[in-house]
Amino acid sequence: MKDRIIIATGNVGKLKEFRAMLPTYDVVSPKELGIEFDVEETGSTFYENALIKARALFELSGLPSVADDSGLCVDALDGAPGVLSARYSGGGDKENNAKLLRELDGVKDRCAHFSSCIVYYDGNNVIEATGHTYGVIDTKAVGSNGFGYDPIFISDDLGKSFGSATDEEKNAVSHRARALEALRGKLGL
Ligand code: ITT
Repeated sequence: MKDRIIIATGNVGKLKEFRAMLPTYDVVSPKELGIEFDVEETGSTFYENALIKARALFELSGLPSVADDSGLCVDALDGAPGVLSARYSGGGDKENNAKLLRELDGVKDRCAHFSSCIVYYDGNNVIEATGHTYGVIDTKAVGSNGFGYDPIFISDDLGKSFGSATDEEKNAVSHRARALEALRGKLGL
């Protein structure tokens, strides 16, 4: 039987990526276990928010919990939307992308990176790992794979948008994959 890992997320895009990246584990979400999980992300850093989510889910489930807090940081916007990436426009992914493209209208420096901070919490130990991936913001959305800002983020590693990359391509170079790799090293998994 596979070991179970519970991921403190309500984001189905993230969950799909964790599942693909942890094929030897039984990866489950709070929803799949019938746990109502909706915590307020009051932190000002990816680490603080990931810790809030991992702790909250451990309290609710009693299971070692893994949380990701992540976002897109745009150089020309001093790192925005950053920790506010999910809440940038007040709408969904489409509205967030549209707002970012508007903010960057006519802006030459389009450099950006995604960051992911992953926290593991088992009631005693807090283990954190961070990953980044670099690219530029396109002037339009290209592709419909992935989630969030993927259609407007052209990956330096892939030479195309995450929205037009396969799951395997994105998961080979993504911020979340890199953070997870580092976490697995720390946990000895
Ligand atoms: P949970 O807190 O339930 O995990 P969330 O979507 O609210 O889900 P975050 O607070 O960590 O998660 O916000 C992450 C946001 O950053 C996400 O909603 C996207 O807008 C963006 N983002 C993070 N990783 C991304 C990725 O791989 N591709 C595209 N956008 C991403």
